[in-house]
Amino acid sequence: WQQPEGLGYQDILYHQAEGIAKLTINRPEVRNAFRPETVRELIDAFHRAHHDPAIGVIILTGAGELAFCSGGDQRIRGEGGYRDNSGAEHLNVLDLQRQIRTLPKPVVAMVAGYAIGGGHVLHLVCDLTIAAENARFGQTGPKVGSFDAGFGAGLMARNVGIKKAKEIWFLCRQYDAHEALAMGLVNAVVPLGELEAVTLEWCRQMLRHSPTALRVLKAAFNADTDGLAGIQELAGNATGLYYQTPEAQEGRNAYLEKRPPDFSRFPRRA
Ligand code: 1HA
Repeated sequence: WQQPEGLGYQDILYHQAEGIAKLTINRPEVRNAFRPETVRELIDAFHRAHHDPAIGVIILTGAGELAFCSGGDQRIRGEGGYRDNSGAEHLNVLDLQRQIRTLPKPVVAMVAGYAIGGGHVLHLVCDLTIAAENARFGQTGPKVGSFDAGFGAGLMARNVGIKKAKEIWFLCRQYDAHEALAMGLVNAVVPLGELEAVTLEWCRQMLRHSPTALRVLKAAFNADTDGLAGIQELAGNATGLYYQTPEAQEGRNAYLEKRPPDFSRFPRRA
């Protein structure tokens, strides 16, 4: 792995190698709980990986073997959100959830240990999840005075079914990696020692495939869940592809050349 210089992150690590970016929440002393600054750095890092043409797949993980992420840092939870250094209170992890879904590259959650609360929702919004044998999953909201009624509830129900999703949220139990696999919450369970190797193999396999196909499929899987915003994302791909055709370019050229467009040579396909 290489670490680009000058990023100045405090709470996360950014590594890259062979077309893969690896973002690591690095607060192991609190089981990788996030504070607003952590989320701000993750948003910046995802933006960087999104716009880096050398990157095709992104891994999100947590430092150490004990936790992927334990959700919002309860020590700095104020009355209206999680307090940053300036005193402002945030729920900015919701922006991060949307960003992970919208960015047009596969995001893989690599989970060792706990993925709990808002940390569980983070793996849920990733495109794929590879879990180590020691992974444990669950929500705590109703126990600690919180809930995620957005993707945390709706996307969970699409993943595991409504009965199971209600159980997860209402009872606040923890589930081991095999239970998570059985309910469709993760894609694979592997020995802890092989977690990164297997995740990288999955990433390499995606990197061999058509980036446009992966991009449009990701948008397609999100489209109905995300309503018009999801359709916008999918449709943006159609516009992007259309711009690359001589037909669309004729419209632009005619405008720039101040002449009427001539679309007559373009067929009306059946
Ligand atoms: O629901 C939302 C949101 C909803 C809408 C919009 C935005 C949202 C944003 C966030 C959230 C949430 O994430 S709410 C849920 C918050 N998270 C939790 O309720 C999980 C709390 N932690 C635990 O249940 C456990 O720590 C654990 C199952 C993850 C690990 O247990 P373990 O291995 O027994 O370790 P433990 O001893 O409990 O924790 C180690 C240290 O990490 C402890 O600190 P120490 O006593 O050593 O000083 C513990 O307090 C700290 N820690 C763990 N998780 C958190 C934490 N400190 C702050 N915040 C945490 N989340």
